[in-house]
This record gives sequence, C-alpha cells and structure tokens, in this order.
Amino acid sequence: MTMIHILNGPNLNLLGLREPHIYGHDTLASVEAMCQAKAKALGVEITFRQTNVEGELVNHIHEAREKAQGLIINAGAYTHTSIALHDAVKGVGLPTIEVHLSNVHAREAFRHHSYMAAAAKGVICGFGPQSYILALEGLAHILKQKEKA
Ligand code: CA2
Repeated sequence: MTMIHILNGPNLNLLGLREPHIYGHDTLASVEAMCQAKAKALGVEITFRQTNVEGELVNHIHEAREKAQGLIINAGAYTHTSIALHDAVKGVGLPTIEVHLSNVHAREAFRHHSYMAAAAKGVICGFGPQSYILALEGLAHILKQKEKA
C-alpha cells in the first residue's frame, strides 16, 4: 500500500496545550487521529512523527526514501531557517507537501520566507489541522497519478 510519512518539527508537541488563539485547541495526538482516519478513507498508510531536533528531522526524511512514496512536513520554525531540511527534501526526491496550521503570511515577517517551499511540490497553510487533511488529499492524488503513469 502507498505509504506517506508525516513529520512535525519543534514545539508542535505543545499543540493544544498553549497559544490556542494561534494554533487552536486540538492536540498533536488528535491531529494524528484525524490523519489516520483520512488515510484510511483514501486507502493509504501513514506514519506520524514529531521531534524537536533538526538532525532527527533530516534522518526521518532520509528514512522516508526507503519506506515511503511521499512526505508531508510541518517543520515548525525550521521552515524559516533550515537549509539542511531543504537539502534533505531535495536529496530524497520524494513528492513533499509543506504544511502549516497558521497562515504564516499573515504573521510576523520572519515567517514569510520558507526554505522548504522551494523543495516542496506544494504548500498548504492557514487551515488549522485541516491543512494536514488537505495535504493528504493532494499528495494521495499526486501519488495515484504517478502510479497510473
Ligand atoms: O503554523 C504552523 O504550523 C507553524 O509551522 C508552527 C510553528 C511556527 O514556528 C511556524 O512559523 C508556523 C510553531 C509551532 C509551535 O507550536 C506551538 C503550539 C502551541 C504552543 C506553542 C507552540
């Protein structure tokens, strides 16, 4: 079955516990549950991970090269700082969707630039947990088209 790895970066473990006015009340565990339900409906498998460590995200991206057909990444603040994550996504060559809960373009200027975006197939932001669901739909569609080709 098609496998999609969903990776979450720094501080996303705090989701639902602090700053609900920005990130909402859902916890990361409930976002994972929503993704599992959507994956089942789409007929794909997912693994869902979070780490606060940049190098671990690089390792997870590398691991996906062997184990998955596509990636969904919310790199948190590393989105705006990490050339290493850009290089890793480019390096593995898997179709990758960048996601954000908040609309980063409506926030501070330092969140407007993403190093991930240039390596990603697409970017979805501003829909809260629904950003992940939209990314799953989009990526599953891309992977189905690829299978047919
Ligand atoms: O909107 C997003 O998904 C972000 O990736 C979230 C990151 C932020 O640095 C990006 O600019 C946009 C921050 C994740 C921190 O999440 C927290 C959740 C609750 C309380 C504190 C932090």
